[in-house]
Formats: sequence, C-alpha cells, structure tokens
Amino acid sequence: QQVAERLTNIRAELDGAIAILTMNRPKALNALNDQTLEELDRIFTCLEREESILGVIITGEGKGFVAGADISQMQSYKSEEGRNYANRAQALFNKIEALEKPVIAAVNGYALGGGCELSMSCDIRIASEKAVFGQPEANLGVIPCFGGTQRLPRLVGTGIAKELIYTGRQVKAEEAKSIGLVNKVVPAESLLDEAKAMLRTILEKAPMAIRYSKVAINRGMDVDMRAGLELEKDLAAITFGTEDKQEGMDAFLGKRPAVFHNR
Ligand code: CO8
Repeated sequence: QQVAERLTNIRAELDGAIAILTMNRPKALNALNDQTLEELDRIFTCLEREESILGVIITGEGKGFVAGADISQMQSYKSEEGRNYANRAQALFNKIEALEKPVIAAVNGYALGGGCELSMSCDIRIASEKAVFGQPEANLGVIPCFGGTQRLPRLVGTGIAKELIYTGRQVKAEEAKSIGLVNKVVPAESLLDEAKAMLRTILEKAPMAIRYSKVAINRGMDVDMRAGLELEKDLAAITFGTEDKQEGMDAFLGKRPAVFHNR
C-alpha cells in the first residue's frame, strides 16, 4: 500500500490476491525512463516479500503498453552509460522473470523495444487486438539490450527473432500469436478480464506446484537437458513432500475439489 501511494509512472492496484500494475505515462506511450524503471524495481521488491499477493498482471494506460526505453533520455548516452542502462534494466527484468509467482503481461498496445522485452520477462502474454510488438532498436543504431536478443529467440526461434531484430518490423497481435510470442489474442475491452480469469485459474492450483514449475522451466532454459532433468527431479521431490500434494491426490480420489494451503 505504501509503495503504491508513492508511484508516479505506474498505477498499482490490488484485486484480491492479484496485483495489477498499469504503466501510466501515456504522454510518452509509457516509455521506460529512469523513474519508471526505479518504480518497477521497488514494486517487484515488494511483490517478492508480500505473501498475500499471489499473482501479477502488467498492462499499460492508453495506446501504449510500453513503447520502449525512453529515447530522449538515451540520446546523450555513450558506450559506458549505455552499458549501465542495459545492466540496470536487465537486472530488473531478471527480477520480474524470477518472481516466484505467476506474472501475466496484458498487452494493450505498442510493445516495442524495451516494452516487448518487458512482456517477454513475464510468464504469459495476452494481447489485445490492438497490440503491436517489435524490436526497432536497429532503427536507432543500437541492439535490443533489455534481454531481447536472448528472450525473443527462446520464444520464437532464431530465424524469426533475427528477422524481427534485423528489420525492426512491427508485428500485430494475430501474427504475434502465430509465431508463439503471445499466448492469446482477445478483444481490447476484455483484455484485463481475460488476464484476470487466466490468473485465477492458475491461482486455484497448488501454489508450490506453480512456483516450482516456474523455477524448473526458467532455470531449465539456462542449462543443458540433463541438468534440467536433474533439477526437475529435485523439485518434484519437494512437491511430493507437501501437504498440498496429499490434499490434491486425496481430493481427486475422494471425488471432491481440493483446498490448497500453500504448505
Ligand atoms: N521514448 C521516448 N518517447 C517516446 C517513445 C520512446 N521510446 N515512444 C514514443 N514516445 C513519445 C513520442 O516522442 C511522442 O511524444 P511527443 O508527443 O512529445 O512528441 C509521444 O510519445 C507519442 O508518440 P508518437 O507521436 O510517435 O505516436 P504515434 O502513434 O505517431 O507512433 C510509435 C507510435 C510507432 C510507437 C512511435 O511513437 C515510435 O516509433 N516510438 C518509438 C519506438 C521505439 O523505437 N522503441 C524502442 C526504443 S529503444 C529500446 O527500447 C531499447 C533500447 C536499448 C538501448 C539501451 C541502452 C542505452
């Protein structure tokens, strides 16, 4: 609550156990300036600690989700400042990706450059029909460096990632879905409801099963198959030791709904 009150570029609201973060600097299509990065960082530090918040949705106000890093701020940067900026944003996006709670990007409009990269640090992307994705950095003489050269090929494959990064071509929602960049395309007016509905479905499951699935998938993408399978085994063993595992299996066999307690 205290964090939410001190924000200027992001609106943070609670809907039950779901935190809804709305990027809210519509005059600049929610471009990521220093202040916005700092606010996102503060929010995610809080989300890591706050046990009553179980899932997160990130969306944008106006016609932008996030139209990238703030170009007016970067205009004067030279090599070292560019590296520092990339370093800072990468650390933040890693933190978002590593949050042990499900995070959905509800992409309402332009998700370009750092905005596309922000959406890719979330677990799942739901796009409104108005959403537009792209990595236009080459137009500006730089490369995607908030994780785009790494996360985009992991999501869509190297061939399409290279095409999008080399050409800077913008991709509308339906095409983004066809290449695997987004999970689902929905009408603009139902975007937030759809994101909440998917998150609620996830939150009905055993929380530790979701958390360890996320850890297994994310860490698994960074290591070879053998190491990933070892990790999967270890995390599975942890879930087999939980009360929620017993509840889930007892409930199935007892033909009743499970009630999970995150234990
Ligand atoms: N940064 C700063 N301001 C922006 C940005 C941005 N990324 N995007 C839009 N704005 C501003 C515009 O300047 C404009 O401001 P003003 O009203 O004061 O002129 C306002 O938002 C509205 O934008 P437009 O008038 O351009 O709106 P349109 O509907 O005509 O166009 C577009 C929308 C197509 C989204 C267009 O605004 C655009 O192309 N924006 C830039 C997109 C872009 O290139 N993003 C990538 C930035 S680079 C990045 O994210 C990664 C950086 C990696 C390097 C970092 C290391 C240093």
